[in-house]
Amino acid sequence: MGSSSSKSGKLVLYYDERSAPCRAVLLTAAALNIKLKLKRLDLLAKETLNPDFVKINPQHCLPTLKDGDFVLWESRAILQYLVNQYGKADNTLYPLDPKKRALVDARLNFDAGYFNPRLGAFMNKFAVEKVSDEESVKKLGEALDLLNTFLEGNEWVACETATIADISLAAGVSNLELFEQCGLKNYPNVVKWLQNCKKNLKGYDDANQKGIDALHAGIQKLMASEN
Ligand SMILES: N[C@@H](CCC(=O)N[C@@H](CS)C(=O)NCC(=O)O)C(=O)O
Repeated sequence: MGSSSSKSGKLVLYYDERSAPCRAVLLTAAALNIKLKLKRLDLLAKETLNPDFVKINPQHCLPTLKDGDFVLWESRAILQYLVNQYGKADNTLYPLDPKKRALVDARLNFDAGYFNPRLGAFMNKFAVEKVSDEESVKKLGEALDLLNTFLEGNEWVACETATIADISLAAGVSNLELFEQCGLKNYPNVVKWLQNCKKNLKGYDDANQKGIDALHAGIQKLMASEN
């Protein structure tokens, strides 16, 4: 496991700050004191389809990390790699203890396989298609309810301290502060945890809130548009 952030000078992140998985990488880099060379691709302008980027990542998704010749996409894999490669051996963001790490992995998989698809479907209905859709609210509510249950009596989603599972989930859940329809306030443990994330995740304002604000501006513009 790497120990120094000086080795990270060659790290390039292709990102758009409006994307939650990109913000999860920015938050993790902030937590680890890693400097990233940022290359912004505008998702709305479909810049991920630029042939130069498709050569780097044929799946053309953000975030994409380049560490020298090594290229990696899938945000949660990037978070794991950053901690493994650049975190201190005794880091708590992605603990080495097999049981603790398994719980972090379980929550990351919950995020990728359960929460995020529902978040995506919900946001698509309200922000992109501009329709009110009970089904996507219900499905998202089921995911928030589970997260609320995981947080019952717990400050963080997997361990006693914040981990990359909190970072990954917080980046997505914080999108929901923009949508009253999702009823985030009905999940008190989630609300409290998100406030904790805001207070305790290093660089939250810069790494996450700025992107949320940009997303908000984009959604408002979309809402105001004709079609
Ligand atoms: N599971 C992936 C999702 C990546 C993803 O869907 N990224 C979107 C932005 S949030 C994207 O790049 N879309 C543009 C494209 O696929 O060309 C992750 O967590 O990194």
